[in-house]
Amino acid sequence: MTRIALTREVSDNIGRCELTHIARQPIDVALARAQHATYEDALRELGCRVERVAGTPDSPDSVFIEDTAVVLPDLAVITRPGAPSRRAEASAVSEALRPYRQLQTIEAPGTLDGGDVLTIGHTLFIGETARSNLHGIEQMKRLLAPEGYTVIGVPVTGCLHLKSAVTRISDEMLLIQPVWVDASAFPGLDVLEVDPTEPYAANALRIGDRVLYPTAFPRTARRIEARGIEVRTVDVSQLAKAEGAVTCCSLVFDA
Ligand code: CIR
Repeated sequence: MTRIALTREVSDNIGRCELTHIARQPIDVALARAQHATYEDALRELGCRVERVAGTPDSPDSVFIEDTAVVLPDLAVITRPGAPSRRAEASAVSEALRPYRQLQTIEAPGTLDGGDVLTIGHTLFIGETARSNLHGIEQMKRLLAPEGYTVIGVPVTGCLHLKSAVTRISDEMLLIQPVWVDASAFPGLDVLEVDPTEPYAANALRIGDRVLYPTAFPRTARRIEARGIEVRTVDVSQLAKAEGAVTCCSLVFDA
């Protein structure tokens, strides 16, 4: 078995990215590229084979490849991103996934961003956000019910995606920002709250038994380590200025 991480290069135009909840600041593209390369090295260190999909200059947000697909063990769903400026990103990702999975697609008027999808076993929790609408969530239900998956919509407020507010850091534990999502949506799982001084700290990328995590949130990192989980940190300061974090820069799956 090979663990693949699909990534996508940083666009020259990342400075023109979509922004919803944060103010625009200049992005150093060369530094963003260097940080992205370090992120890819960390993925390799955590056991992934990195396959980088070429970017396109007219897609400023294409590095955030997570939003364009939901990859499950037996199939992948190519999304229709909620931001119209991001819709063109999906076709190259669809080609990159074709060798590995049967593909399904979200169709208009549905919209869905992969950043809104938290998969726990055969349950997909999907954020009800400005990016993922009820049509998109209904289509996921219809596409995935025959494969044995349950899809549950989750209200989210104050942040971009469900996974801005909650991610999984071990088999039994979620890392959560309780201001943006209610932990009662995830019964049966333990919950670790972010440090209140680090509101953006809930996005961690679990790979095997370890988590890849931004250097920007040392207090929450210590909370995670205190639960016995190994944390591998990466500096993603320039990608954070584009409202991205660690899950959004890859699609990790087994092949
Ligand atoms: C956007 O607004 O679409 C991008 N600037 C950031 C996307 C981040 N994606 C993610 O967290 N899954």
